[in-house]
Amino acid sequence: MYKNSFPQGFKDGFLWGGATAANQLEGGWNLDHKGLTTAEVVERATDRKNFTFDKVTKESLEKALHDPSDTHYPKRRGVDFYHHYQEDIKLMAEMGFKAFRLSIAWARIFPNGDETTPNEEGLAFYDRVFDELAKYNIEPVVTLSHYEMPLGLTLKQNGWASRETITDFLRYTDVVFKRYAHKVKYWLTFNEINASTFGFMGTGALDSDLAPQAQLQLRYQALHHQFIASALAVQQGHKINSNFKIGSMLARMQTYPATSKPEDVRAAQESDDSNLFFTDVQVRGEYPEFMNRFFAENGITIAMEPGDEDILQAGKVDYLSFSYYMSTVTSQKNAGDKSVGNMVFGEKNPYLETSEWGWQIDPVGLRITLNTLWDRYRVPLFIVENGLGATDKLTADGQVHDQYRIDYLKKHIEQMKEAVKDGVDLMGYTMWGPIDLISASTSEMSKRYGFIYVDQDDEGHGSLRRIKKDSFDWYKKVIASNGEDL
Ligand code: BGP
Repeated sequence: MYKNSFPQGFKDGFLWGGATAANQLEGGWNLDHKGLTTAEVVERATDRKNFTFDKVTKESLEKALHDPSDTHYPKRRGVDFYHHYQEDIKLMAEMGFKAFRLSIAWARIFPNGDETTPNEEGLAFYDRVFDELAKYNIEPVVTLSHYEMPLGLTLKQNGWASRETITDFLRYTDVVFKRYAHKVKYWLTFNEINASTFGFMGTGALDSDLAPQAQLQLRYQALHHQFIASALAVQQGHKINSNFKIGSMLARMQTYPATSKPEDVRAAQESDDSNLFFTDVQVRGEYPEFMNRFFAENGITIAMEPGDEDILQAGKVDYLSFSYYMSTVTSQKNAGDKSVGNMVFGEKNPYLETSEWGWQIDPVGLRITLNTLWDRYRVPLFIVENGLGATDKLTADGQVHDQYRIDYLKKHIEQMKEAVKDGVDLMGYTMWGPIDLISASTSEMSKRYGFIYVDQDDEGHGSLRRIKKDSFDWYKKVIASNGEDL
């Protein structure tokens, strides 16, 4: 629409804050009748750049089930938010947070996943957390499933590989939507929905024994079940409270062509489409045509029930949220090498620096991504993860001087502002891990993102003391000025 003006900065009420996930943050994995989750059987990586969650096999699961330790399985201990939530929320309030993204651990509410009555102690914990946030006018943004589900559903029906899991999920969402109907307005269904094609941590399904084609078949079918569950949850939530805003969540990776050779440009387009397919379904309410070709050429058949297409249409999300850490490069020779979530890095971009973990840092890519997503979908966008994982060191003065983190965030926020000026409708920004927590990909403690340092090492030793880093006061200033003072 033509106007003789354009936005000069972030809108009033912009949701500044931070984002976390239950299994990386909470600890208290076996307290108050909580069940074991899929995330809590994932071992720590032996090599820093290895991803832990694709390694779950029948044998490793068997071992994990009988091992009560949280040394091998750091997501069982998190950073003990379960007992520190008041202190942690107070620190977030001191920075001026307007929003705090967290996830509910499904297995706190339904320990095995298939019970008919929820676990009151689990529900009461999140009541305490939401009430604490309300004290400081911090808006919760709640992910319903962040890389985890009750392990009972894996053991019983192989997680999302089974259509039954849709019913179990909707029983859980019905309970939490009703219980927190007046405490939570912003919801997300599945964290990084595109990670489902990566395997266990997305699908909760064991599939490492399968041949590659059968594995693909299982993952896309599991994903279909999640799409249906998400679309039904959107409808269910809106019935419970028409003010709810329920969004999708994508691990967004901007893909560049390695050269201007048309074949490379096409490879990048194809890679980008394979990233956007997931939000095509959740925002537009239908599978895009290019996936028909992909499914046919890969021998994948999605078993749909009558009515599934209508469910997808009727369950379109209210907004699109995404994580953004880096961009990637592809070319004709790597055309089949698709990025899945944050997991495949493609080729080296000579113009970009990388993090210690090889993630290619690209603030301008965030502006490109915001414009791409806005142009494709025309729904409000919400950046619900962004940040720099680094090995922060406590110096002799007991401080953490993390100027590198300030630089990273500052450059990304500058580009966000450019996108807002371009006309993108951006709701908020919750950077990843405002308080140090366990890494999703490596299960390390020493990959840190926070403004608040947590005294704990990879083996779980430490006082758990919270220490403000230099970036703490910087972010406070950013929020106080609504992103003007960077
Ligand atoms: C995203 C996940 C988060 C998170 C973040 C950083 O993919 O949604 O759970 O942890 O990436 O990744 P990592 O912890 O592996 O550095």
